[in-house]
Amino acid sequence: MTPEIPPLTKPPDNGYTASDIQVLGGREAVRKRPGMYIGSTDQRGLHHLAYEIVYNSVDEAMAGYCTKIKITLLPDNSVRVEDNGRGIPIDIHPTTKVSALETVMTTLHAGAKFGGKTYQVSGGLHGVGASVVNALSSWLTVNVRRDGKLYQQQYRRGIPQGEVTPIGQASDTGTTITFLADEEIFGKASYNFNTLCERLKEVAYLNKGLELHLEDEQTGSEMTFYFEGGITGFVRSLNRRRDVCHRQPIYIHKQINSTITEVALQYNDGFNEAIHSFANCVNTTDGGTHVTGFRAALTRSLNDYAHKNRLLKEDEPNLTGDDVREGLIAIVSVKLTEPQFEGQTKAKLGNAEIKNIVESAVGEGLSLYLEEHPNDAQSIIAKCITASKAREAARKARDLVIRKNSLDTGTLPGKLADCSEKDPSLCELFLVEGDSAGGSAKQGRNRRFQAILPLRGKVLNVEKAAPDRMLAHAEIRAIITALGTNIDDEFDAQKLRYHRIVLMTDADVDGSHIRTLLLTFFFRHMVDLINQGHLFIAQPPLFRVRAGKANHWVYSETEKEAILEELKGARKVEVQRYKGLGEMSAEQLWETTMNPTSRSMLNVTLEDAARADHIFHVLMGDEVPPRKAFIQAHAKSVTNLDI
Ligand code: 0RA
Repeated sequence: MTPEIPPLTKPPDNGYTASDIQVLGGREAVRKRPGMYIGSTDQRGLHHLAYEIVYNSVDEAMAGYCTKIKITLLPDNSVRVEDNGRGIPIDIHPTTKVSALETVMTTLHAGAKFGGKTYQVSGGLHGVGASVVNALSSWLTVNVRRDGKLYQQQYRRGIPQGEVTPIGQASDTGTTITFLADEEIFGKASYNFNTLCERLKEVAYLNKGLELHLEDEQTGSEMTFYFEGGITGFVRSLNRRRDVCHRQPIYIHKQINSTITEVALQYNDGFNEAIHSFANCVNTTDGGTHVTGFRAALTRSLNDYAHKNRLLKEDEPNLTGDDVREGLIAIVSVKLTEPQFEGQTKAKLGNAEIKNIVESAVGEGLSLYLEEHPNDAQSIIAKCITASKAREAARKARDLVIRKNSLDTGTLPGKLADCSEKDPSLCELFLVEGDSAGGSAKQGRNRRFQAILPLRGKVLNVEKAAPDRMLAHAEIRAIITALGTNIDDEFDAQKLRYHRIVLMTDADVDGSHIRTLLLTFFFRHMVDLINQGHLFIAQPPLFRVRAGKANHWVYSETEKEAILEELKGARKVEVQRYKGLGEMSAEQLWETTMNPTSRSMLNVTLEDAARADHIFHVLMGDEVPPRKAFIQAHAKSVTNLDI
């Protein structure tokens, strides 16, 4: 039960000051629309409250005064956050007559300044501050250890229950905030130990030397996060299962005015790039100006070094951004005074000035590192040159494929069973998994407007290959020439020979694997085809239910249940499960899956394809950790893998 809230009492001679009005206004606004301040009022919102309090202590650590933060989940669902910083100041502001502590705890955005002193280097990490947590807590207690004394102030739903009071002695300094999220707002939501761990670990990586300790008193679980190496350790951990091109991650740290840039990077022998970026410890998953600056500096510094040391000849082309990011793992972390987060999810850093700051910090730091570590520099440049050559070779091979099989010469793939209709808007191309299903489709189709291209499934498995290698596969090349459009920058929708391209694969794991791969191919190399709605997925039935002479084609388990219910009492009902397209006769395939008047097909959206690309990347790419995480996260809903 939430405790009763006593009425706000004030000494009669004190009256309401301007700051009181602001306090009340802020508190009510926050309680009325909590989502506006903390995103949501479920478990995520609850976690947000805890993070917000932790971030205040992290700020104190960033200012250089705090080395330990202890977070405790208490049995009554309250949370205690304890740090060994300087302690929030408790002195009274001369005009408002309110203590600094109370101001911080009750005024929206009170973080930055109090009484002309700057109290926070970062201007707050998430920016909403402790007052929001206070307003959304049924009770909150602050203990401050400062000047040899222990001070305390208590609040209910953000309203002070008295002044800051000395209640004892203290032998060190620091702040302890304990709060209980208001059940009126958060219902019965409770904290998740592992989720909190993940975030605290990230914060520990981003603040080297800071110890974060989490304890759950209900279960006895405890975790301590402390990384002497900071983001260097982060990069090492991300690369821990890989072969790396240089033993030490490169580390760069520069402060320019009040902005701190910190970068750690290390190349592995894979093909993927992973740049994780943060601004004031907030994960900017959509990048932003700091990432733009980093990329620019990386490309420029590596090219400069390569030319200067004759690793690249004068007549050789510069390494491209793609070349220098292949196999790169990097953490880009900036700490700045007034971060502006942009975009729908506020996950992109917008501060324009940060691009140049990061670019010059990284440019300088990286060039110096390369000069001082010529062996590392050579390995890295060699890796980039290999990437560049592979890309060039792929481009040439692509051009050759296109030229050799160009439509001008009329050479279509041998396995294509084309249709007789010449108007593309009336034509359909079925990409069919397996030669046997391809055979049925050729027999069953309407050859006037339906073309069939059988694909050998296993051949398509380009696991662990660079994306461009996909184009070396005969099956993929056959698709490109059959469609006639060419790919990438050369893609020309005008040349499309079929306006409906239908992926027809089995309803099993291999089928969904091949479908994922084809979607990935279209997404990466012919995305306009998807945008213009030309790509479809055939929907073969999963079952045939036969009752007497009537056939029912059934496309899902629920549909099957419904039909069996309907047919109850019929003399003889027979259910047959189709595992593969090859099990259907040509007539059945036509009737159930290809006949435009009776079939159903899914039109592929950009989102579907992007999801497939992501799944492809995670499941078949060469990055082990995300694959593991993905499989674990989806272990209970593996059907999600079927797109
Ligand atoms: C402003 C000034 C000073 C400390 C803090 C803020 C501070 C805030 C929080 C919030 C959680 N833990 C904190 N620890 C410190 C100190 C100013 C001084 O001593 O001169």
